[in-house]
Amino acid sequence: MQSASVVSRPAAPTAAGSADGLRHDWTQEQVEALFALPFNDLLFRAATLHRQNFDPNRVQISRLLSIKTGKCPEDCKYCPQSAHYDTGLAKEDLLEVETVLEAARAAKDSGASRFCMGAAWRGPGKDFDQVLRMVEGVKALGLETCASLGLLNSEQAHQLKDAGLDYYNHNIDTSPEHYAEVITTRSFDDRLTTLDHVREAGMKVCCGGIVGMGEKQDDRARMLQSLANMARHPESVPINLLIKIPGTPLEGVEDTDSFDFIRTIAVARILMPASYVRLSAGRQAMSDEMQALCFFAGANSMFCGERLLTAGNPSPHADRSLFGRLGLKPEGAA
Ligand code: SAM
Ligand code: DTB
Ligand code: SF4
Repeated sequence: MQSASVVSRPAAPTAAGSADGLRHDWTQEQVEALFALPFNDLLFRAATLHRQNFDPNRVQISRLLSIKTGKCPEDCKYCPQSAHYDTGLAKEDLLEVETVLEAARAAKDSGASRFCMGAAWRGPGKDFDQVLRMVEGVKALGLETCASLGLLNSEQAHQLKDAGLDYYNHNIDTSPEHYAEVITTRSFDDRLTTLDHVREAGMKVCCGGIVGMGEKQDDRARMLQSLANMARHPESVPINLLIKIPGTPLEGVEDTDSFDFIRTIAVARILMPASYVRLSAGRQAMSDEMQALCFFAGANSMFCGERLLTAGNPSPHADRSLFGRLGLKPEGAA
């Protein structure tokens, strides 16, 4: 068996490619050079790769639910749920299994193919069995299952896999260099260790980050390089635009240039051509035209529903209208 420590650490550079036919040997300079391309050249390259790997008019739809809200001991400077900041959030204990299953049924009826459960935890604690029963129940409804529960040890990863968890979401969030500016209660390396456990237990990885936290373009390049040089690319790569939450240390950070966000999507598509790239949090602050350019640049997954975990998301009506105007269809729909 492959040792856990080589699963999500950068693969050794290979001149002649790799077993999966994808590159895992991007240098920082190469990724920065992609960011520096003229916008039209970058989007053309990304869109070309997108079409070679996916139907460009299909978008995978996930639905999120916060199964445990607020009072998180971690100090992530972007997060409304950290106990370190006063964001005025209504806190909730772990939801009952039946409440979660009701939400999952509604998500399925509204066209979602994956149901993602997020918990404001450093990692699972005493209520973990209840979460395992949620995973079993959601899986039994015929939905793909995803969970985002913070740091895991190897045993917890295996228990989730055995309960029927398909994907584990665990973001690296930013570059290794910028990480300590954003989070001090855990390290970039702690995240990689959890990702190793997730891979080793046989689950798919959902791993991405946030744009707009005061990082430089080079940090975005280093974040995407870190994802692409993992021994296996994450199957799902969420790219979040920071939602500026009043009360968090990042509430007043400077706006991100829309084109730089779209460039980040395009570079993610080029580095990880066979992965789903998710246009994740932050769509409420985007124009329809900006979202359309993100889809053109290679985004092919998104969250639908009025709410993400605690923050807002465009209404289902607005998303249906956007899909209609762009001729997009949810993946799996007729
Ligand atoms: N506590 C778990 C963890 O940190 O992995 C799971 C939930 S946490 C809210 C999941 C992800 O949501 C974070 O890694 C971050 O990328 C994203 N996120 C949280 N707050 C955000 C915000 N204000 N804007 C954009 N993305 C955000
Ligand atoms: C991810 O990358 N984005 C989602 C999901 N993974 C768990 C969460 C976005 C959260 C946005 C802030 C909120 O709703 O509280
Ligand atoms: Fe907690 Fe996750 Fe929010 Fe960090 S991002 S404060 S770990 S809920």
